[in-house]
Amino acid sequence: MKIKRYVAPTMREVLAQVREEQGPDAVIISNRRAENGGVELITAVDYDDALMDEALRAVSGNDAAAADPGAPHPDVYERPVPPANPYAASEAPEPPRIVWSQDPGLVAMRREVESLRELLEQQLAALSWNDRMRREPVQARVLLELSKLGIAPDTARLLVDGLASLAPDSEPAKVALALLMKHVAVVDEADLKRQRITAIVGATGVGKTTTLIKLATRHAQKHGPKSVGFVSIAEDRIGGRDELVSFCRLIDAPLVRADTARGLSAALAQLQERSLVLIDTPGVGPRDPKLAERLALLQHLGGRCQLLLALAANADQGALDELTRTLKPLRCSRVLLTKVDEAATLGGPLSVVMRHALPLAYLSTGQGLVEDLHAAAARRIWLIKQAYTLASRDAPLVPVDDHYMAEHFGRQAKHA
Ligand SMILES: Nc1nc2c(ncn2[C@@H]2O[C@H](COP(=O)(O)OP(=O)(O)OP(=O)(O)O)[C@@H](O)[C@H]2O)c(=O)[nH]1
Ligand SMILES: [Mg+2]
Repeated sequence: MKIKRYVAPTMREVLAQVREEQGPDAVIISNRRAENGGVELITAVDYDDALMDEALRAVSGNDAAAADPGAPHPDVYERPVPPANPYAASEAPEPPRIVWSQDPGLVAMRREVESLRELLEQQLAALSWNDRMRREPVQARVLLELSKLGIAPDTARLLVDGLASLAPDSEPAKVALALLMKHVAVVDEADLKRQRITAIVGATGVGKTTTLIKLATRHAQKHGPKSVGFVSIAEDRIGGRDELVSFCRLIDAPLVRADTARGLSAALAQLQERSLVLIDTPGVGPRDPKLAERLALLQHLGGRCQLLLALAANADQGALDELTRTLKPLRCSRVLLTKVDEAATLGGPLSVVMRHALPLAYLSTGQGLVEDLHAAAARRIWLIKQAYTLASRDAPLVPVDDHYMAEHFGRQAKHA
């Protein structure tokens, strides 16, 4: 066993030194604050398993003090029992509360033990990831390929775990591409053409009204202006609605306002001669207090209407996911992906649609009325290629290195 001491200003830096010199199999034996205020690590390579187990026991929970004489012990005291309350003789006594000592030396030691535990977890995750690279090199490389595209760890794992088996000579890049081609579902173009009524729901400003105007323009060009009608259940707000009012005036299309389920049915009845009816809705936020009210009105549309969930490709993945979950009761069966032209990465939106098994219906790639709206089926390969193009930029948004892979796919992948 080879033991060495490292000192650096921060934990991250000292770890990088260890990784560089001793490789991913190095084990940290001890960690403490160095005299100059930095971090000191004692590490070993060619360790034996028993040593690792002993170290783990030393930092896990109550065994900490017992297993490691250098580790802080809890130093607790019990709160004094309060005087008995004569008016509540039958109440159960308050259980003694454990209060940790605030002695600065002990607090510092406790922090050290915590950081040691964190380090060990990182080390275990790294060991586990390295082990996976050895045992399942193709799967591990496929996970790496997907992660580089910005696919979320849970989604990447889901795709790879779904693989039946892989020949050892499979090319990871090709497998990753095949997985995306399989799981990024699209709606058949002929199906889109069959839809007479379409409503779009989604967050504020994602491009719902603009997309409806694009759909109407395209339809009117083919079938004449008398073929299109609009219903607005958007609130009376200047802005989006104003744009729709002007557009309807321009092409002489009816725009019917509906506030209630009954009003919505009446509006649809009024527009029954139109071969395309488009329903504009107000933007929603996941914590919108009026959301339930609005959802109830939309739920009334039932199966008569194609309900598109608009997701902005340039939005944060977490926000897209939260909104998708919030709008689940509406049963939107397909997605309109907007602002693809403004996305810095497509991994996020692709993860969301794959995670929720939602097929893409349309892609919006700019503000152009006709040229920037596409049936997703016709643009699927382009979209996936675009995901690769964005991911191959010089400075990726999230650097996917060994540390990232170990953290998300190692045994201790607690953030996944
Ligand atoms: N770059 C780009 N901009 C878009 C796209 N789609 C819509 N926009 C722009 O996004 C802005 C908001 O579009 P709206 O259609 O008003 O969005 P909305 O979802 O109806 O907004 P609310 O009704 O306020 O919820 C406008 O400036 C649009 O021109 C797109 O695909 N790419
Ligand atoms: Mg709008």
